Amino acid sequence: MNISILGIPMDLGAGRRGVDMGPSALRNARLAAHLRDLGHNVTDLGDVAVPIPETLDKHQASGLVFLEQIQQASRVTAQRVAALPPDVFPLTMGGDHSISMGTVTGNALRGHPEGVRTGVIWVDAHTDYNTPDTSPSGNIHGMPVAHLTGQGDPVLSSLGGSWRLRPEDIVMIGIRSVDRMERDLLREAGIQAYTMKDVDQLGMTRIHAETMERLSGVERLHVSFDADALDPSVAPGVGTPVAGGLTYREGHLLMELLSESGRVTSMDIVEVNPILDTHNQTAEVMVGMAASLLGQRIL
Ligand code: B3U
Ligand code: MN
Ligand code: MN
Repeated sequence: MNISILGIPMDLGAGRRGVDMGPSALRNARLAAHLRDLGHNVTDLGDVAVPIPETLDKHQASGLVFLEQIQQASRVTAQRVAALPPDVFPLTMGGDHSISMGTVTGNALRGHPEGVRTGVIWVDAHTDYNTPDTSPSGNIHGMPVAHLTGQGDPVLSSLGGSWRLRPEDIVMIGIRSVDRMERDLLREAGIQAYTMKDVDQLGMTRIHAETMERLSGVERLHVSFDADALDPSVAPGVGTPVAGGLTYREGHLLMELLSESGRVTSMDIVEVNPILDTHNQTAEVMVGMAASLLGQRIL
């Protein structure tokens, strides 16, 4: 397979610094070399330019932290991804999870200016379904799914023109931290979210099967993997760790099952924070997750 790696070193959407170094940490963990070992043809496209927070005025007229810069970086990200040829698998690296507004939109628009029906598997401790009105933090990395479905800030919710991610085409896995108003919005939208209770009760194999069934009608399938979905003992280098996450084995099993399905067309790795990590462990674990999704097998 042809894989294009693109970094979006953005930490403007997060509450603390450091995830801007995620792409460097993942390259340092030999992401491209691992994927080449699997037989893929890998091209590293470098990074999208994102402003450095210290050079900016934090509180802008909009009231939302770094809104204008995130709008601009998301537009560029969507354009860069949308311009990739149809036979390429885009592997996009954050950065905080606000990058996925641009990556998911860009993937939906590849080769089709109107956008095609795209499913999203959101692997995360959080549902990232706040809007500017419900967010307790004001951090835009807690809002990308709401914007992709057309809510919130009008610029961020229309990055793909009239294209929208449909709520029924979203499946969330690993959830264990949801804000009060965010929960109401999720329920209203009818988004399928598997909490850690569901992971414990049903197991990853059944969750994967149900996910594939639910997303059987989509043309493209994007996996957005937030490192904080994993248990902090496995992935300590994240800005908002939440106890009780996916084990190393559950993470790999999900990636292996998705790989076997042959249906995934793009992936994000987000929220790797090297400042908070121990010896680049989290980046190495996430490279392993990407390798499992992209065909690595034990036998
Ligand atoms: N729900 C909270 C916390 C959060 C969401 N995503 C991350 N943290 N990484 C918020 O700020 O919206
Ligand atoms: Mn997230
Ligand atoms: Mn998260």
